[in-house]
Amino acid sequence: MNADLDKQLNVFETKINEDINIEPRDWMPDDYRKHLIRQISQHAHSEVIGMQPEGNWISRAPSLRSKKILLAKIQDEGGHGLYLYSAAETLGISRDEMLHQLHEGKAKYSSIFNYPTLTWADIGAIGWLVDGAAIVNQVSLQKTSYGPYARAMVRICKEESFHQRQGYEIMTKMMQGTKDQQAMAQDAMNRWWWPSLMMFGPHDSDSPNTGNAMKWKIKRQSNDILRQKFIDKTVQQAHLIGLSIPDNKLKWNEDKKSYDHGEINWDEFIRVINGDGPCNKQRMKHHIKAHQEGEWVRKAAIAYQLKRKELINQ
Ligand code: BYC
Repeated sequence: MNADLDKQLNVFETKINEDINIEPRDWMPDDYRKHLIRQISQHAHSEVIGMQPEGNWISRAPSLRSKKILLAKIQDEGGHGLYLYSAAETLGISRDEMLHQLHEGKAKYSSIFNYPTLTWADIGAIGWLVDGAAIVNQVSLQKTSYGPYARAMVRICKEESFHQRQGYEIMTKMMQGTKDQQAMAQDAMNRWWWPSLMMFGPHDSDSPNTGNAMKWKIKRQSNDILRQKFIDKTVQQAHLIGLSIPDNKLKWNEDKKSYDHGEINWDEFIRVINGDGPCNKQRMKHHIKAHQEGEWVRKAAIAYQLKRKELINQ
């Protein structure tokens, strides 16, 4: 029995070491499975909850063009949730169970979606900064060790890069506009910058999950390394269109060839991930309501599928 387990563990570790993906039917340690279910389901919840702050502006988009683009983007986010829930299901958890964990407050979703979208410039800031941060994280996750998660990431990254450009285009246009529009863009930048940096999670030294995640190649780069990458590329994009970064400690470090920056407000981060951000209650209430009201749609879809199978088998 133990010899069998040793053999299975050995096969698993060899695959990880040789960068061969682990697939749903492969043997895997329980802790690896649990770790993936936690991360992938949280990621899926983030995609779906992330539709809410953007959805707030569909009816108020400033032109038909921007409304169409925003609608398409939000629909993409729903699709990303779908790929990710499907990837998590291959690990033996049902979608109902994942949603139950979300509604019970046992599963998290990204802290960023607990902030409100007050003006149209916030839609630009989300696309540019939030999707921009998501891309940096997700490009790295394309090489994650679990096959279905890695493949979902490849598709998601392609769409996220359009989203990032959509957001940057909004910010660029506003910075080329009137004084009021410029002020609106800068205000959105000021409010979204720090929460975007929090998306990468706590510092590596305070991140309980990073050790196993790196050992099993679930994460390929640590929270701090990815955050630094995002800062280095985004500061230049901001300066190019005349936006300033709300961090008076931000300074180019020639030796490191990257930016030094001020400290993140970790008390705020902890408050937000523990349910006390500006919009946590509103987001969850809305999700639960939509889920309950959508029950008949799920039932109808299942009934249709069963009937179709029955007719095919006749
Ligand atoms: N928000 O040990 P750590 C998107 C939690 S983009 C909330 O470092 P890990 C979208 C963490 O879960 C966003 N919770 O954890 C974009 C853990 O708590 P639990 C989605 C956070 O997993 C635009 C604890 O803090 N992207 O969807 O190694 C439009 C300790 O952290 C956060 C992803 O989810 C946070 N920011 O690293 C629409 C990417 N940070 O679980 C949609 C995939 C940390 O032990 N996820 N926590 O109770 C990851 O890469 C990693 O899970 C994280 C955290 C980098 C987020």
